[in-house]
Amino acid sequence: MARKASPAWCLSAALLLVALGIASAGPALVPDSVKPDPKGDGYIVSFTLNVTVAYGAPSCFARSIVLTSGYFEPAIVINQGDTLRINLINNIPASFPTVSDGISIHYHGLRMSGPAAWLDGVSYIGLCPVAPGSSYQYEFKVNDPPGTYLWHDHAAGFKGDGLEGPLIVLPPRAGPPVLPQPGAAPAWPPAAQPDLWSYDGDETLFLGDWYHATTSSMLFRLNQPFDNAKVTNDSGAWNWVGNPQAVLVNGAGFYGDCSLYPVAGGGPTPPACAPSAFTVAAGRSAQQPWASNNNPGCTHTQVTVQPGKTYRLRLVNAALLVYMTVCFEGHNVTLIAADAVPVAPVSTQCVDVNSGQRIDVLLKADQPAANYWISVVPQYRTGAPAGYAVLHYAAAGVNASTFPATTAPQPVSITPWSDSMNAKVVLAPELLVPSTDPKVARYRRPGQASLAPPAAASKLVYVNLSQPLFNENGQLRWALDNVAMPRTPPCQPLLSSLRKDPKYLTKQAVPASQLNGTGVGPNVLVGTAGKSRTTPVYYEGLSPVPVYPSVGLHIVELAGGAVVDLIVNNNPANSFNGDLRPVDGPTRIAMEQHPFHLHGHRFWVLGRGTGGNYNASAHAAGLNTANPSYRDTVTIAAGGWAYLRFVADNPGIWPFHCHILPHIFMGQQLYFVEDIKNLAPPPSKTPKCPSACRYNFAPYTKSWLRAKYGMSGWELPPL
Ligand SMILES: *[C@@H]1O[C@H](CO)[C@@H](O)[C@H](O)[C@H]1NC(C)=O
Ligand SMILES: *[C@@H]1O[C@H](CO)[C@@H](O)[C@H](O)[C@H]1NC(C)=O
Ligand SMILES: *[C@@H]1O[C@H](CO)[C@@H](O)[C@H](O)[C@H]1NC(C)=O
Ligand SMILES: *[C@@H]1O[C@H](CO)[C@@H](O)[C@H](O)[C@H]1NC(C)=O
Ligand SMILES: *[C@@H]1O[C@H](CO)[C@@H](O)[C@H](O)[C@H]1NC(C)=O
Ligand SMILES: *[C@@H]1O[C@H](CO)[C@@H](O)[C@H](O)[C@H]1NC(C)=O
Ligand SMILES: *[C@@H]1O[C@H](CO)[C@@H](O)[C@H](O)[C@H]1NC(C)=O
Ligand SMILES: [Cu+2]
Repeated sequence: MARKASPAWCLSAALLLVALGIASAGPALVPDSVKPDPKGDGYIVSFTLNVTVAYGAPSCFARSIVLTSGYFEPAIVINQGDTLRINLINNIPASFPTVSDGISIHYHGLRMSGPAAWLDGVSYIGLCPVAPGSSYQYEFKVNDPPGTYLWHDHAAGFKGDGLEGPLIVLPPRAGPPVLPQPGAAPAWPPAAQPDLWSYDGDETLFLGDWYHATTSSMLFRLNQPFDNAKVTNDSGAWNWVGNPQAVLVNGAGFYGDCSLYPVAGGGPTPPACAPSAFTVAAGRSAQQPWASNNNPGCTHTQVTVQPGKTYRLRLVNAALLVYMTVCFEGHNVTLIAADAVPVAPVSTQCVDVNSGQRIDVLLKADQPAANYWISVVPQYRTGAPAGYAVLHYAAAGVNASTFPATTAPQPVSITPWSDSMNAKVVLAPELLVPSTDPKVARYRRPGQASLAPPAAASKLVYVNLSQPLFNENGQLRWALDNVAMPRTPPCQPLLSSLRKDPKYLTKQAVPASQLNGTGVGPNVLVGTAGKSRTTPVYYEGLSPVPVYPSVGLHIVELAGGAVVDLIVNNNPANSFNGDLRPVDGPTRIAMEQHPFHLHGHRFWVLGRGTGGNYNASAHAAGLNTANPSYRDTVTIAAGGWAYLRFVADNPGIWPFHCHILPHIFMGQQLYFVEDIKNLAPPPSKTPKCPSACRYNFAPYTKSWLRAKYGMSGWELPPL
């Protein structure tokens, strides 16, 4: 099945490229209905997300993909002030291999305050996941600032198979909507009041890295022993997901884009453009190539512009893994917003956007009419392929079916943003002074006169990242302060458990006396568990950092109104608080950047650095407390640190986690448990919880996989 990349093969792929089509931007879901809200002055906008599995080839290679109401990664578009109603139907077959108990939608970047805290979509926090064959209706009001967000599955892995898309909040409606006749589709996207900037066109570039194996078939192997001494025939061996096979822009791309690299003459290492070696059920690959109107596949996205006009481009990095730099050939763009918060304008040709981040830019089509490359280049992953879209001027003599005549920009020639460029991304000055202009005011919450940070913090949380190797079973994990955190069982939402018993978590806290030995057990949670199984709880700041790497719920309690300073140090994987026992097994020296995302909040990025830990005497004076960027996802540099500040003004349980999916799966998260006594009551209806659910740290042995999915006909890791 696997096909080895060779220069000759890549050359033929290059010729093939010319024959491949160009598609315009991705679809936006049309709501089922738009109705006046009987309880308020807004409108209830209802969408159906009918989630199915199909064979598809977004990169030109056929595999199982997840579709939403027949579309691949469609956008959800609403106006600020709307009530969003999402009818989620899980039609993924129960036989489809997965590390999850169902699906659950997270609205990335939205605050989800009040009763919406239950609907944030991380399975087992507010709700159980929606099991195959069942459905659930989310409903909450969107008062968040207009801007660019994303929606995605947050149960385990389906985001990587396509269960995600842009979530665009437009300014409030320009007037009452034209309500559709019964049975007719509403006009969409809706008209909106003017924003802070004026532009003639609005396009989203939804960026994803794409693998030729399904996400769960890759995640299973992350739980198999990393330590060779622990590998048996049945355990299988740890296997990193590796570089993606393609980069998609609005669901379109081509895995043969590696041919755009200059292989001859000492260019960069060409990425592997061959399909991966994962098992595909016999007969399935015969359906390649695959294409339909919903997902053209084998194409490159085209952004068409009229000469002289200005466009807002919304860049969304929805990658499983890679940090991306997006460059606009022949053009400089102006940054206008980062994670949906307006920033001071900065002109640049290339824009850095890490997984989970969004950057909005303005592009003026003021260059000679032609076709230009929009290149999407992965950073920090040597050999990962780039992705390409085309900026097409609609003008006489510019052929819409051809690629630019120039050589596509090469990854090695593009460096990530420097510290000084990152430091230019600061809050827009309008947001720092009081204003009654609705264009400005809608970017603040009621009572917020300025978006500048509070002057001082009342609580300091200090976490070190590490990558422990567990002696017990040879599993490799990512940890915060030596605790790697799985998804719970017990199979019930943590918020419900805490509401019923405020001491629910405290009762399971690991006593301080057990943190300096092997007495913590079981360090390695295995198998499935029912509703009564408890999980060790580690309290940041209350318990000392465990000396031995540990597995459990990692909790930071926050009192309502606390101003929290969160300092994250990112050192070599097995330094300081990794496994402090004598090294048993291979040495890990991984050191890499991590995009950390906080739910339920934005944080001010007061400072970031490289070259070691945060050191107050060296760095405190350089922190920006005047106009720092105010975001929900930040890059913690390899070997560096980030200094974040946020206000605990949103009762609920809010994860802080790396947005690299394999890393969160390996434990790189903690939960802020915030002001629970002021938590809103739960929704009246909730998805039914499973009677037994799986720890995502469970060992996925070959015999287990074979017994459960071997006859299912879907892709599996080598058994
Ligand atoms: C969901 O999609 C499947 C496959 O297209 C279809 O058979 C089913 O009727 C749809 N369900 C709903 C409720 O639209
Ligand atoms: C492991 O698999 C190899 C190759 O199939 C076989 O030769 C060996 O006997 C197996 N070992 C055990 C303990 O089953
Ligand atoms: C983009 O900005 C750079 C740096 O300021 C400048 O040298 C270049 O000429 C600009 N390009 C265009 C097309 O305006
Ligand atoms: C545009 O390019 C396509 C593909 O190369 C070609 O078939 C077509 O003839 C071109 N059209 C014009 C008007 O040159
Ligand atoms: C994090 O690491 C630094 C440097 O080794 C150490 O001083 C600090 O105590 C660690 N923090 C925690 C919470 O372990
Ligand atoms: C843990 O116990 C060992 C052996 O008693 C002792 O040497 C060490 O100092 C202890 N470490 C901590 C952090 O308490
Ligand atoms: C912290 O910074 C101060 C001032 O630059 C320096 O003297 C000190 O050695 C640094 N500490 C560490 C642990 O690097
Ligand atoms: Cu990470």
